[in-house]
Amino acid sequence: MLKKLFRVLALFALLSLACYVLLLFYSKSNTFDIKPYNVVKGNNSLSSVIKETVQALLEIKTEDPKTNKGEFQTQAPTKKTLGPCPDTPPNLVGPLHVEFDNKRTLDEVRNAISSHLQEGGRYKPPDCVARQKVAIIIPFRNRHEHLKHWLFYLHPILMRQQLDYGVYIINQDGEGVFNRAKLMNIGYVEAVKDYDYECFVFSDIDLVPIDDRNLYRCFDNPRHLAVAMDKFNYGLPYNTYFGGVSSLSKNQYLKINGFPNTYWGWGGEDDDIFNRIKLRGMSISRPDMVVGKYKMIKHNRDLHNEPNPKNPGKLGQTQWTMDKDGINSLEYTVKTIVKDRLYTFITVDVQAPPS
Ligand code: UD2
Ligand code: MN
Repeated sequence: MLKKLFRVLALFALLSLACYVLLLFYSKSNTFDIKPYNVVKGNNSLSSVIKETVQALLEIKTEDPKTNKGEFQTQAPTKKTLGPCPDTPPNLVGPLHVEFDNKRTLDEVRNAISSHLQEGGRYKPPDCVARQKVAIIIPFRNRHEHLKHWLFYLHPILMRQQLDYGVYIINQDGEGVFNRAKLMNIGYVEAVKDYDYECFVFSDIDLVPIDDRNLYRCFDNPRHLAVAMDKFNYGLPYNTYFGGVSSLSKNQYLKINGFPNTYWGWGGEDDDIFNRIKLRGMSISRPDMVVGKYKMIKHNRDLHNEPNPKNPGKLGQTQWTMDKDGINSLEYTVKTIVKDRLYTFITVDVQAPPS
């Protein structure tokens, strides 16, 4: 009889052990990660372990998915991976109506477009991964009226072109002689500190494209974009003209040692850049004369940016000067950096000779 009772007890103990092992196995293999201390504490009875385990399972299952508590919530939400943007942006409209009679305030421009932008005049297409990261670099001094028009027209165009871009206004401090090409070099250096840009568009502040199919990105060769300006009767002033708006990839820009720093005052620097490109064996890419149309905001010659009679003579020397005058010899100091929703405004001392 005692033997029988012992056998029943042994069977019961065996059954309990089997249940316990089963439960353990279940809790390990379950995707809900039950904390092990529930079962290894040792002083808990089997029934309390079972109770706690079931409770834990129930709690996890019934938790509100919106509250960020519990292991269930810490799993990352499934991220939608974006595909690359199409090669031809789908929302381009072609010819645009552009006029500069309307006096715009910066606040009006901000209200109209800044909700789509991030601090510093930065934008990324929301529904696809942009094909290029583009820094737009603008040499600047005392052209605030032009800046408003440029921002008003260009931001929507650049957004429709689905670029991952940032706008950098490089403002020459002081009253010394202006230096467009040196400001563009500074823009390059400052922009690459900010983000991993691979393409650089250099633009005058007073030029607005009147066709959004003129893509502000980089191509197999350095690109001249402003090929058909109203001021030149919608044609080129001469065949090797490279002024106004151009784009160079990082590689193309570094291959020519950037731009010259020594062209003070008006004229010549754009032709020196053209020479550099040719001397490094590259050619110029251009849009056609319909897509490449621009309007320039009419203006007088600025103070301290007179045509420099020394500049044309320097152009015969490019092949000897370009390796020592460029991005490798650039010297300047940054005075201030202001990040607005519409742009990054960098004021710099270019060590200009007095005018
Ligand atoms: C032509 C070229 C320009 C450049 C220049 C010679 C066109 C449309 N552009 O411009 O690319 O080769 O000749 O240097 O033909 N700027 C200021 N503040 C100043 C002076 C200049 O912001 O006080 C900037 C501004 O971005 C301006 C650019 O420099 O658009 C070129 O100067 P510009 O507009 O006076 O010269 P422009 O129209 O003859
Ligand atoms: Mn101009």
